[in-house]
Amino acid sequence: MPAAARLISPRSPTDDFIERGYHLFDAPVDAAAAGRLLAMIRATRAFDSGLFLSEAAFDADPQYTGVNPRPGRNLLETLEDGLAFVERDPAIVAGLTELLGDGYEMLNRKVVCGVPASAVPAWLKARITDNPVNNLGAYVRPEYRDVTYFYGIDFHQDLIDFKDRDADFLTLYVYLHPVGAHDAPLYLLEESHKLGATMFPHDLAYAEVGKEAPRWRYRDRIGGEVETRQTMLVGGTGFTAMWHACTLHGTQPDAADNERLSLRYLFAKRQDAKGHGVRAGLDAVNATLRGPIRLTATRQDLDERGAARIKANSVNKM
Ligand SMILES: O=C(O)CCC(=O)C(=O)O
Ligand SMILES: [Fe+2]
Repeated sequence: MPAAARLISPRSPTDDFIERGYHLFDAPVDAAAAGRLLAMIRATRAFDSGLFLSEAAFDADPQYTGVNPRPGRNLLETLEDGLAFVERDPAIVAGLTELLGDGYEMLNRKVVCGVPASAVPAWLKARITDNPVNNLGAYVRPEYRDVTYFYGIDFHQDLIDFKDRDADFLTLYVYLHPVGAHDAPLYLLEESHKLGATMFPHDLAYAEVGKEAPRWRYRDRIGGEVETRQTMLVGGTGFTAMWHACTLHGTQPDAADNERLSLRYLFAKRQDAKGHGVRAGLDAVNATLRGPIRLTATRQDLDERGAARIKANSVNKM
């Protein structure tokens, strides 16, 4: 296709997934509806140090697993009526249908909070600095574990939570307020999906190249290598992106004074009666990958309790 034609024709989600590993929606979802949902979320709690257990309470009985939202403890269950602006947005439905086929399935949905540095108690900061995955659920009071709280997360594939499952799903992410460079924006590594599924933490080396976007050399540890371009997802209220389950992405700790609140969905292809997924755009994407689309083990950063046993973090080093 001539270059000029490419520029004016909208990019199809399937082409975007094949070429780059993600797709940005041209227009935000209904910003007024996003703002109403945000107000309802903020009304449920203060996103400050009151979210957290005391150090003594945490140490009395550390719980590292089962600390994320789950059925029966998920803030979006109570706010379901306010989610049609995403779930029934025509462009989103069309994009999901193209990649996942008719009757695609919602695997889960939740509110994700990027916790600002000012809200993290000093004792906790000292413990978690440079951990690769700072999901703070373990340290949050049980009644607030209906939201996922991050203080930065190193580059990962969302397949990380799904050992023994094909990358037959994608992540859809919606910003509920404007997110700029200082609001813990997501960083995506373009074309990183091309190596398929690899084990976390990933083999990444930062390669700064002049004034261009930062680049990373990414290796799959079995001989494959890609040079990936880092892209920062900044946007206004209702900005929406989706990415492949093998696309590397991460965030730095939120340096701003305010929390960053977003919606995170996982959508999968529907299985037919025989347990096979229906054929859709994602199959065309997966056929282009140079590596596996499933792993029997997705991470090696945790000990048997689920606590971090590796202290190292790429995304914080740039
Ligand atoms: O929102 C964030 O800070 C990270 C979200 C993310 O990558 C995830 O939930 O998988
Ligand atoms: Fe993720």
